[in-house]
Amino acid sequence: MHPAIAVDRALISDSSLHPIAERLERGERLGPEDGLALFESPDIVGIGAMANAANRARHGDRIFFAANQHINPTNVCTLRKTCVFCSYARLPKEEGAYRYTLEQVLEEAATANSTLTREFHIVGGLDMKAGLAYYSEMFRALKANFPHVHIKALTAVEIAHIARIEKMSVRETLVALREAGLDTMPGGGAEVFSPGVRATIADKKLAGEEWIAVHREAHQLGIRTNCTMLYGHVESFADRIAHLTMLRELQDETGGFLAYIPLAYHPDNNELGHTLHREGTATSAFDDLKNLAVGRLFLDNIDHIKTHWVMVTPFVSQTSLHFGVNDMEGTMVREKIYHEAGAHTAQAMTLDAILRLIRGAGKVPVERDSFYRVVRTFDTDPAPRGAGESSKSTSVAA
Ligand code: V47
Ligand code: SF4
Repeated sequence: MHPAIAVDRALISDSSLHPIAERLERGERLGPEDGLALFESPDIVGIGAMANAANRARHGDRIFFAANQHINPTNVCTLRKTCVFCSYARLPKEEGAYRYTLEQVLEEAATANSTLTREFHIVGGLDMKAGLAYYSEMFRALKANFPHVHIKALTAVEIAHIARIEKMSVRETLVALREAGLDTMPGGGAEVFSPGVRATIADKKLAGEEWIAVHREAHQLGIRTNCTMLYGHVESFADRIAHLTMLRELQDETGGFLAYIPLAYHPDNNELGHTLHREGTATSAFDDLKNLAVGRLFLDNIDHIKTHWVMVTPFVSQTSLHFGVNDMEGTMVREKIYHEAGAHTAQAMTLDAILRLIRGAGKVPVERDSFYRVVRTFDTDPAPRGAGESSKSTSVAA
């Protein structure tokens, strides 16, 4: 639950939001009708003010980021034809299909030794040839070569796929992968849980309840995870709220989610984008900020709301730091999934660029580890820095 917060009513112009402000001031949980009212309201300033107050009550002006590196070991995927929003997957014999060997994974990971990388974020397709042995060997080798790097790997959908091809239970699969080196799990594969939307955009994918069940199993084993929602395609506001409600209920039960990341749908180079005649048009900054702010207000039991600058642009991410967000996707290094889908942002961001964005919003940059423990806190810098200037850190805390 949020701590009770003071909302500056002068910033709210839509009177339908006043009952929501009152609930927040009393420290009460928002209901589904409040969530709908937030999505329906055009009062982005009022919504932002409430989300900002809720965020600052938890985190003050500190903004987290992590030095991470994305590795996508295979784009071969059995669901290539039915996840119509995906631009990344290929059939095994299709042009552009790839599956890294262990050597290639280690080669790609090697930059971790020359950078500050503390986390590998590893996700890929549902590849029949990438089972338990493939990932166990990969995680063991990564831990042997980069013992200081945390492994956040495999969505619930990939875990269920590995369990199926190995004829093991989800629990046995998670235990085996953890023994091999998996530390936490990312939040992908959730998309939108409502069966109608799933039938349209991801017909054969693990059902919403099954996605929740995999995360419940992980949380019960002590494996922390993230959660996501893919918005900006065919879903309604009611679908979004039903999705957020399922996430909130699991969090009430287990407390295992570390962060929520709303993912903005990118329509280029995928079937859904063609069908919707929307190629070249992505979500609007208005909707991006709204999704982040509503995530903060509705998910009152998830501590961290993360903005993914690759999807919404660094400038929208920067602005979102005043709309309820306390965490920015990190350095990344060679992001592939959204670039195939038309993201025009860079594939990586330097430490200086991240610091500049956070400081430019008047916030305090804090590098974190994968469990949101502080690695180092940077100074604020009221005067904007020029590109390439070095950054200075003022304190290093454990
Ligand atoms: O589940 C696929 C999305 C997700 C498209 O946990 C697309 O820290 C937009 O979940 N347009 C995987 N999105 C990535 C993911 C993630 C990303 C960053 C951080 C974390 C975390 C998790 O990517 C998929 C799907 O929802 N996706 N195709 C597309 N065309
Ligand atoms: Fe495969 Fe994931 Fe793409 Fe679906 S979204 S086709 S499961 S890689």
